Amino acid sequence: MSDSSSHQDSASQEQAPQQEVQVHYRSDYRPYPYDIESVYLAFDLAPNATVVDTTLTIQRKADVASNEPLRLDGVDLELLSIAIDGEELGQEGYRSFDDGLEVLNPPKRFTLTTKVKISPDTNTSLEGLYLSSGKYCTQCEAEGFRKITFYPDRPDVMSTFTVRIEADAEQFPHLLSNGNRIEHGDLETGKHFAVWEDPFKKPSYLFALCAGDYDLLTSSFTTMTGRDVRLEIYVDKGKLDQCHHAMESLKKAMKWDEEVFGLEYDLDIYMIVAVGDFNMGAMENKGLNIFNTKYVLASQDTATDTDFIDVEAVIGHEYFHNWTGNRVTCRDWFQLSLKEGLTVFRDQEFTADQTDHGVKRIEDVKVIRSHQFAEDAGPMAHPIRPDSYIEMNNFYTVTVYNKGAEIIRMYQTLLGRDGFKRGLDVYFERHDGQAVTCEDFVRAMEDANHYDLKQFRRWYSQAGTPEVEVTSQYEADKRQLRLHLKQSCPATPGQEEKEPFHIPVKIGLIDELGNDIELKALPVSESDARVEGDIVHLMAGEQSVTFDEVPEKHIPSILRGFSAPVKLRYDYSLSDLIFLFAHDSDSFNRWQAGQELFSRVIFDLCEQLSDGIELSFDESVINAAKNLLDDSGLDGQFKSLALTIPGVSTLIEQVDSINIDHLITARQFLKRRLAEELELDWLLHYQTNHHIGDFEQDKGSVAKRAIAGTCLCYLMALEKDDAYQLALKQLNNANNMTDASTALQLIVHSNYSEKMKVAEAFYQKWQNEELVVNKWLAIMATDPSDETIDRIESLLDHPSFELKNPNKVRSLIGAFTGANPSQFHRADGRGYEYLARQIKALYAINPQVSARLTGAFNRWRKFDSERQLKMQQQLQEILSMPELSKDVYEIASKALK
Ligand code: B3K
Ligand code: ZN
Repeated sequence: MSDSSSHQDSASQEQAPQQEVQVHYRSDYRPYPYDIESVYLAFDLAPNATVVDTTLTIQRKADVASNEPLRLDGVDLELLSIAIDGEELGQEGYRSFDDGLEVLNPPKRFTLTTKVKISPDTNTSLEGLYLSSGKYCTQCEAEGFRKITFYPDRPDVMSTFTVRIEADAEQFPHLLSNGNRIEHGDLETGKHFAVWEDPFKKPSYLFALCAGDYDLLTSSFTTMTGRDVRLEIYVDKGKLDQCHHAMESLKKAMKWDEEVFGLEYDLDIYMIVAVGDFNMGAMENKGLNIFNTKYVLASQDTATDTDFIDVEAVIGHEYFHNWTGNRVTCRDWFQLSLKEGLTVFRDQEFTADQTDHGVKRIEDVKVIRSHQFAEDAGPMAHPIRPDSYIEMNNFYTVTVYNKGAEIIRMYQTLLGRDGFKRGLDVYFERHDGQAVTCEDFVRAMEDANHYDLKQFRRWYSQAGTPEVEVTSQYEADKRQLRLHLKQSCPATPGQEEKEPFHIPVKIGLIDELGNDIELKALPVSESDARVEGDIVHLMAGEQSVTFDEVPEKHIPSILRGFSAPVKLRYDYSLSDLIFLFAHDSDSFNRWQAGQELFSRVIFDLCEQLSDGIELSFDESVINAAKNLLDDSGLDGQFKSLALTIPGVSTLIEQVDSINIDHLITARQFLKRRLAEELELDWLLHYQTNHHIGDFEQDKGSVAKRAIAGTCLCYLMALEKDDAYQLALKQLNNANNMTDASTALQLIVHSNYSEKMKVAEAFYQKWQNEELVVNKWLAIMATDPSDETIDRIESLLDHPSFELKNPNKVRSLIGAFTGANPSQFHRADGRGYEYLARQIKALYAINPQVSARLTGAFNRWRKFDSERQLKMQQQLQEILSMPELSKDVYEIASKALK
């Protein structure tokens, strides 16, 4: 790798990598000096010798010097020929580099033809063109197109693509690419071909090609202007019966985007291809989405209720990208949140409209709190618009995606739904067909609403999770409540000091009966925070706000709906929290009150463990849980969420340093006590909600399965034989995967003596259903018992496992590190060793997936000194590996920095 950047990477200095590492900076952006007017690609597909013929029509931009070389990216390509206007270029005509080539002194306007050879069969990175399970498939975002042909592989170079694909007709009956198929036919010696033309200009990252023998589900959708769009879903042979839900989801998404945002689909065909080997969830290639099978295939037998919702959400997400991402794309990869934050927000709203707004909000915030807060507080902390990267693929993060979506949600909070929609309309009017920046988006929102977003822009440039501390003062004689809000934001790598954010804090006040009190904000001083409706605009480091006509008995409900991605501190009494848990009309804050209640108990118990005293906590918490469980006005899914104790990863983010053993013991103690004290209640609610008989998938049935699962989980915590029998019965009688996998997980994670026999029987039953086997692997990997480490060791050689398959790696290794805290953080360090060994085995095969795994070490500083040392050692060993991928290098070196 060459270092063409003017900046120096200090990480690389410290860790002395074997290679020089190039750091990319946002501030280095320069427009590309040439226009690529059209692209013609001809593929002759062969496993080890695919030939790609490329013809580019190129024009130098007006203000560019005539000696400006034409720089093209290219990685792992064997150049067979290169010509300008049909004239072969000699050695003096171009220069080659490791990662591309430069054509010297090209004319002002010309065609460039290149011919390269690539090897899809040996491409295990699953980036570029690869062959897996006998089918060809591409993944180009972010920088995979350069592994297919020489090209300016950057999102601001947009062009129209025509693609010719040629392959064996019998093995690859379907030849697919973006846009419309304009020609096809048979060739000599059993081959055939197809030509595709995409009328929309697009960047190379949206290019796609698939070739294989698939089963095909077709349908159609009539758009709001009456155009018929053909819908096609391509899957592995034999899986057709598992694609109907995906097809319905696609139609719902198309309709929803028309109704909510007035956005219509633009091509005559929309194709989805499902593949088993895929680095992430799915990819929004223009007109030809490629999906991980996990987000397409779903049937009652094989998919859980959550899977069904996830399929719908990801189908929606990729579809929504057609406007937010494809029609308007990113100028450079630092702007990734422009399309991802916005599209995640859109898919969240879509799911909320299909399911339940309150439940969906809680689920989305759980991701922020457990994963994004962790990222924001760790070595990889970055603003939603990062300033630099070594490997772009490492920046497809929960910060860019999910915190990015929170920032978009705040526009809606500030501007209202109509204002937000107006802003989007202006954004599309101005930028359709362009590659733009986050700044362009902010300006569209600002101009459409005449709203000053100057300070709001800091959400794009500052990393870290702001903390908002609220204190209150009540003046009984005036019946006035004064809230004082103070914000701060911790230092993050490269950002010591932070400026105040514009934080919309949604507030409610609850009276002694649990009813909302009408808010009457009373401006007292100039510096008071502005209040609009129930939103307090915290703009300065500290600001106050006064409410009038507040009865003496009241409780503030602050940050309703999680109106900003911040950590709120307010000194609630235990009884306040219990009251909010029982009464808050804001379902998010009602859930939140319970989570805070449980967290408080757990941290108190941790202190007792440190002090070596007998464990106890205020029993009123148990009653609060019972009341919620018995509340007939509540939906089962909400109850399930509200009665689930916060996970270890969420708890870890609430304190500076932790004793992981104490934390797990304390959490288990609380769970066990809730289980014991409410045993009959869990049983009763299990019996009323667990349904045997015909399978239904309406909202009510899903909710019943959710709360029944939670009840069974508490019953299993009692470690009694009747509970084991109940779970076994549920497993054996299940006619759906939700009930089956819940029961299996509870059994495998228990101390039931026959649990491994049960696990084996489940595996035998489902061994031919890849996605179910992956669930089984994850359940095995997350068993908290001490034997798990040996089991997951041998699972590496089990027929169900395959290191080259990302879904398998995520199920076995990812689940172990992310969802088995007691075993991953084993005091003997075997959990860390296991992870490090897998990273070392994988980085050369699949750099992206191994870098993701490496992130599991990011929070090492939170742990005790022995564990810290052990994790550091593993990171150092990883860094000393020969020819370490830059993906893993970036994560590991930043973790140690
Ligand atoms: N845009 C893709 C993600 C690409 C990841 C590249 N490492 C999927 C999505 O967000 O819709
Ligand atoms: Zn996306």
